[in-house]
Amino acid sequence: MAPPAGKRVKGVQIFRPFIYGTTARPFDEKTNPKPPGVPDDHTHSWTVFVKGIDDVDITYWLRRVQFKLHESIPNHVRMVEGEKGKPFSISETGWGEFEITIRLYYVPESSEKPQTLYHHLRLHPYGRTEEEKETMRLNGGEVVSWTYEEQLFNEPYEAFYDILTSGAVAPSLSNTGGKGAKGKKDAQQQQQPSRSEGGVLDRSAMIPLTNRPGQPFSRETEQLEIKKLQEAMIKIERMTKQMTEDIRKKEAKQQELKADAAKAAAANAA
Ligand code: SLL
Repeated sequence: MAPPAGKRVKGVQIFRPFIYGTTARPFDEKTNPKPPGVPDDHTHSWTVFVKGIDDVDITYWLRRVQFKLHESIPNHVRMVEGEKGKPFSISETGWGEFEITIRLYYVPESSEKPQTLYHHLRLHPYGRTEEEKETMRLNGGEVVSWTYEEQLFNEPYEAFYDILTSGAVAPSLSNTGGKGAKGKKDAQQQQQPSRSEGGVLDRSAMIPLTNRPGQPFSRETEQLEIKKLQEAMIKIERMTKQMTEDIRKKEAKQQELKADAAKAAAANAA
């Protein structure tokens, strides 16, 4: 690892959104046939990945990712080197679920130590309710278990700070001189203009405005989530109020009964 480059930028925190998780599919003659050579007891194909939100490049801060799979899998510790604009990913086949250890190695300019994440490989539809499980089944049996995460860089070194902040150029404009832009990727992005509609800028902390197929994390999702939380809070407040009222009534009743008992005791004593 390179020695710390220069000074830290005091009082600055920079975060970058990313997604990690697994996507699994059961083998199926029509939609997901088992490739030759795959053992008989394997029931699913699956992929574990770390990638930028909206598939934006993250290799300018994340250099390599080590995936530690279950020991039953040949060569179960795998290092994946970053390739610009591509997700860090491993695809496998198997029969069982297990915990995957994901170790993030940052670019040397960051002088950051590696960090570990854990992800449970899901092969089977999951959810709290049958409805949630059914929603998973509908998508061609594909089981998606993805997590949105934000990588925080606290007081980054100056050189790294420059790397982190030298982009934020709209993909369609980036060939006009963004420092972080590379010709090949621009050409690619220009062929896919839909990527930038409500999408995120390179080397930014943005998240997309709206959901699109395969891109479930957006401001839209966030708003829905906030709404759900607000509704839950209103419900809890209502329940708390109701419960307080019930307690108050019961306490009044208790006072009444106590007074009755005292009266009865006094009458008996007389
Ligand atoms: C279970 N605790 O019992 C888990 C272990 C192991 C999964 C799951 C083997 C793949 C291969 C495979 O799927 N292992 O042989 O390449 O459910």
